[in-house]
Amino acid sequence: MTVPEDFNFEDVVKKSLNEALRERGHVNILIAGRTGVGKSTLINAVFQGNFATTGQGRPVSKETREYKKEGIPLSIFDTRGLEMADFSETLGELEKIVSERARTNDSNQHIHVAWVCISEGSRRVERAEEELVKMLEDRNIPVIAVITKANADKGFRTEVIKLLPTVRNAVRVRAIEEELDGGIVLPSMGLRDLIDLTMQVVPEGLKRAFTAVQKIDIELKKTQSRLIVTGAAASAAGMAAVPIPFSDAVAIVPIQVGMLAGISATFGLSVDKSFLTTVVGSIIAGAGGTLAGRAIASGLLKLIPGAGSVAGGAIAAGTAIALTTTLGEIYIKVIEMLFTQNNGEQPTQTEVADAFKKECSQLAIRKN
Ligand SMILES: Nc1nc2c(ncn2[C@@H]2O[C@H](COP(=O)(O)OP(=O)(O)O)[C@@H](O)[C@H]2O)c(=O)[nH]1
Ligand SMILES: [Mg+2]
Repeated sequence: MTVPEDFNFEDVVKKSLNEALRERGHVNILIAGRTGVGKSTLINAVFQGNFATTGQGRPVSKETREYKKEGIPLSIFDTRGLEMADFSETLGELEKIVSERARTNDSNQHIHVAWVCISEGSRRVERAEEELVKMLEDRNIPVIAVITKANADKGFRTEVIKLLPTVRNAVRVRAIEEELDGGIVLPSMGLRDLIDLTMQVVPEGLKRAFTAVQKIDIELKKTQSRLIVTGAAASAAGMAAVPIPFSDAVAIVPIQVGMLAGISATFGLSVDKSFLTTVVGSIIAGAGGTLAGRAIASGLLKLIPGAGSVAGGAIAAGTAIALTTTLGEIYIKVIEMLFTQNNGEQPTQTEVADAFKKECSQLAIRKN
């Protein structure tokens, strides 16, 4: 049993990784509102990585800063100063940024959605907000009005929609829990609605990036990842129309590695080559000892330096598909659990590898 000479495991990992990251893209969100309405608090409540507390961001105009973080496919453009007398200057600068970005062919550069934040307690929509919303909608940027620090609507949401008729929706949000006099605690609210509504207006090609960067809706990460598993299983089916000899199972390896890379990227793990190699390695270590495990690892096994040889035989097309699906489902289950435990923040690479290995070995025991 030999591996084709031109097959290089490192190359497969590298290609899978690049493709997963390219397919995921980079999402740009504009968050605007008067100083103190709760933009930074909202950003930290909704997105991975404590964006708004880490550093000052990069100034892109007098009142707008861009926040981004290595390994997270998100830029937040935080525009303040709408309360100022010269807000039209702020709007003019913002318009320039938006238009320049819209002109590039690279959709990863465009501003994809805007959240215009208005605090519920203010009970007012100012001209600055009206003009901002109009400017954005004129440039085809979907706007969601976010009514912040919500605790008593009193008809304000209806008022907001009336005064800002082009917004896609208006969501009442309480980004952090609020303790009232007497010890009653109001829990956070509206965040999931905000994510769902935003997901609906984010361009098709960037839904994966948005799914990855938000930490509120883990179910969404799961649903999007399952699409990747279905796609990988279909590719495996195409590959394995006839029973494939064990040695040819190598053909399925890039599909499976690509699937694991895609799921990692969709959940918002900071993936790199060593991580992906470790994750693939953990399957072999966990399940490689049993028949089911061997079949899952059949393609992968021999390619890991020092992993040794596998027994002979052939795997059927249907088996290849089933195993690809199983592998994907196990991986999703494991990282879903870790993200949930971690309140939506990324688990470490070691945590993922260890839990995946454990889950694979339990599968092996069940199959015995
Ligand atoms: N009660 C309550 N306070 C909030 C909420 N969101 C923000 N705040 C508070 O409002 C203040 C200003 O928030 P910040 O996020 O810095 O506003 P920014 O200037 O728009 O970035 C801070 O003291 C926050 O703790 C909320 O949903 N409920
Ligand atoms: Mg702020």
